[in-house]
Amino acid sequence: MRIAEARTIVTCPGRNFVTLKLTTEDGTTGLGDATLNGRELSVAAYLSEHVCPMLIGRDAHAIEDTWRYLYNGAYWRRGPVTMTAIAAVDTALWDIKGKVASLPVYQLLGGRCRAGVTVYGHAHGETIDEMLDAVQGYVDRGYRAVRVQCGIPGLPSTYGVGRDALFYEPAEGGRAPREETWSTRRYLRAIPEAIAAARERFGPELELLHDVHHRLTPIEAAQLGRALEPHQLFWLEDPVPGELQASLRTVRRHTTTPIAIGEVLNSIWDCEQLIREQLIDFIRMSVVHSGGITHLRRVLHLAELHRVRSGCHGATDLSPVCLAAALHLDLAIPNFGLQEYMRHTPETDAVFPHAYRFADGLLHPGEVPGLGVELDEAAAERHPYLPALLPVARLTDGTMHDW
Ligand code: EZ4
Ligand code: CO
Repeated sequence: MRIAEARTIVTCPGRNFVTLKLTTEDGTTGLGDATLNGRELSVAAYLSEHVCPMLIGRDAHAIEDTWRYLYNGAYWRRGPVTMTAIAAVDTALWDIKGKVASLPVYQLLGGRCRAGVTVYGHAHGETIDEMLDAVQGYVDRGYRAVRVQCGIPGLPSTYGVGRDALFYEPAEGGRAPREETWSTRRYLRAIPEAIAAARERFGPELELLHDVHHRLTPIEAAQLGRALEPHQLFWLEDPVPGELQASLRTVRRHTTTPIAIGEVLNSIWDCEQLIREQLIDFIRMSVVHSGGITHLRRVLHLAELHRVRSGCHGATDLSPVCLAAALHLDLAIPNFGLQEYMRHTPETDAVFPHAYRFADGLLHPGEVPGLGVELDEAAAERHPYLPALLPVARLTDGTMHDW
């Protein structure tokens, strides 16, 4: 079964998404998410200029061989643009294989290991009280796990505290990024109090998470992890930038707070030491930014050997196609941990009609053959691309910092 057509579709139903659509000779279609937040057109061009032409005529069933053709064959390896483009092709081929087999993708991956996929939502507020109200909103909706973020007194804006209760969206329109101010001292003073308040109000059962978003040095992260130990976080996310894998040894030496890292990592080589030395507890890599289902499954198998569990990234900039792919994988892997779930806007859900459903704190990918997501191209056309960028962060003296 040969690939007859390969097209990228860029649309902005509330935020930008890049989607690859493959069509086989017999008219079977497959979708792959190719969205790289704030750098969307680089992946769209990588696909349409370099990858799509070489897919025409290839065997749509040869998923592993196509993966190697695009990774080993390109000579230039790894990196977010390349791995996102490969992910789009890989995801679309799994979608096609599922449709041809008349099976949901999770069945092709070995079948169900659990009843559903436990997800966490994002609660945030400028003040601790607003944050606690937001957590209550998630508890009322049935969530069993909630990420908590709140404003830092003295800072005009804070990562994770956004405009809408359910659709937190850090990217903003414009040609240059918005600039935020960061103070580690103020942050370290404020956050333990906020998390203590959440634990006290919601009791021991609710799983609480917090995202540091790469802002601390290893020894600062160790201090924070230790300060949070009494509050029993499910995980502390990205306490340090993850590219220096050995730096997690310092964090580990000082705290038993579980650590999750990986949303900006792209290949097994970016996390191999983190996993092999058990320097993290959860690996956060996503289908879309990590070479697709084929490669993320390889990462998760390595992680399983070392008792590291999954915690797939699932922010709004990962399209419903990526979320569905993650859910099929989450259902079928032995070492599932938790899935992030930031709801998409109604406009996004209308452009990407999908079979996955939320109930009682779990997401279910559904039983539709393939991934169970379609792309309404007429609706997509009504939302043309709008340039948008993630913010940058500076310290109070103007020094550029990690955002
Ligand atoms: O900032 O996906 O855990 N979630 C996150 C996200 C990221 C965005 C970046 O594109 O850290 O909110
Ligand atoms: Co994060």
